[in-house]
Amino acid sequence: HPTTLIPYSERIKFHTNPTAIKILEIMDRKKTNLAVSVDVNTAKEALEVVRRVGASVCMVKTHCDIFEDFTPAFIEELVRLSKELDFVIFEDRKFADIGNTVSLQYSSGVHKIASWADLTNAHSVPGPGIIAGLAKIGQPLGRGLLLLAEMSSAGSLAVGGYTEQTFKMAQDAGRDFVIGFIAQDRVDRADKIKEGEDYLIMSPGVGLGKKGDSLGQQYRTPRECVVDSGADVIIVGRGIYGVEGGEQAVRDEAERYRQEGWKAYEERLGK
Ligand code: 6AU
Repeated sequence: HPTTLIPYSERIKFHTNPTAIKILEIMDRKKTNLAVSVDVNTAKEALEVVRRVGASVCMVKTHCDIFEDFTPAFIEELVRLSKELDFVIFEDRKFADIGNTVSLQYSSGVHKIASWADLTNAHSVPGPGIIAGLAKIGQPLGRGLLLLAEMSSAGSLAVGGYTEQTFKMAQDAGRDFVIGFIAQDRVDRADKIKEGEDYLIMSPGVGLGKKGDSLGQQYRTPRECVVDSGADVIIVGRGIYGVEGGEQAVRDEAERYRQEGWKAYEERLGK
């Protein structure tokens, strides 16, 4: 795929969305294509993980509805850390409703996601109205959206024609708000992209140890994702925050994944 042969820094010129540009700049500056998913029970623990891994990542991914102690103060601190440690915040909300509903879910409620998350994601199943509903809120704020074109879990229905139509939906929406995909492969097929079109492919289901969990998750190595499948960002959760051995072990594990991800990226570029 042509995009995978171009360095992150040189792909900035293909983007207009401020979040896409910021992600590519951070990846280049910090030499990291690692996103850490902090799926822990409390906001307090999440901040502890973020302080440990922040220097090694381009992105911190949250599921803010998991935290039993969610408060605006948590968001304030997360945003402060994102500036101090130089990363983008991705709320993995997986919106999946009609445009009107998702625009309310994105802007309002307890979480007010659009006010703090640089990036969020959505399923394509409702049709293009979901993009329009989210864009109405997020685009004026410079936020970005990823569509789920494929999933890492066993038996996923997001395959074949669904994946292709998801790509087409993003393409039809234009590239000011939809900046890429959650996928296991380059879904922006080389024969389908237009001149100057560039998408960020982010792949979850990454682990250097286990091959999966008991609930259908499936893991591949950073090299399999980045070299074999052309992913731009690798997303790691339990493989990092779940490592045994305390604070230093989590720091070291994040650094290990950063190095693996970056080495794979350099291999792909032919360095
Ligand atoms: O590394 P894990 O298995 O502990 O965590 C993977 C994280 C979780 C999932 O909600 C998320 O990645 N995820 C997603 C995303 C990012 O949208 C899609 C998918 O197909 N598989 C997946 O695991 O927070």
